[in-house]
Amino acid sequence: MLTTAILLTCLGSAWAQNVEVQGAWARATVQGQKATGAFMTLSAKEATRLVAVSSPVAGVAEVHEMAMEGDVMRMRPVAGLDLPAGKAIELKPGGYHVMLMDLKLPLQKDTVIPLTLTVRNAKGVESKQELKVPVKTAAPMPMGEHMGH
Ligand SMILES: [Cu+2]
Repeated sequence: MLTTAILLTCLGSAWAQNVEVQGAWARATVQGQKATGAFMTLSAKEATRLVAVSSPVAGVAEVHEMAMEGDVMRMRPVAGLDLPAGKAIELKPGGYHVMLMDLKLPLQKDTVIPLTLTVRNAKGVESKQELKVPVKTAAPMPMGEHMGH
């Protein structure tokens, strides 16, 4: 029985790594600001669905999308975000994003916040993935190093 338990634990942690997270960042806030966005690129090896997000720094965390309502761009919560196998899904300003609301403290540049992704695989099994997300004032620019020339 013990062997079985260990095996299950190992499978569980292997699954947690199934979604690769790249370039995660959260936007720094100014004094009094109660909401901000977090952005990243998610790639799943197998079809997976992002079903929830949470962070201890935010009272409420949701996955949002930007959509046109008439001629106004608005954001709204989505129930989940499908991560098709092998396809990178980008969460970025102006598109899908993680919305952190009811912030318990200002997010200061160059700090790191914990963020938990809850994902569900094709079999309906949920797992959590813990991230450490750097706080920045703007998206990390891969081209930035050329600015010194
Ligand atoms: Cu939003």
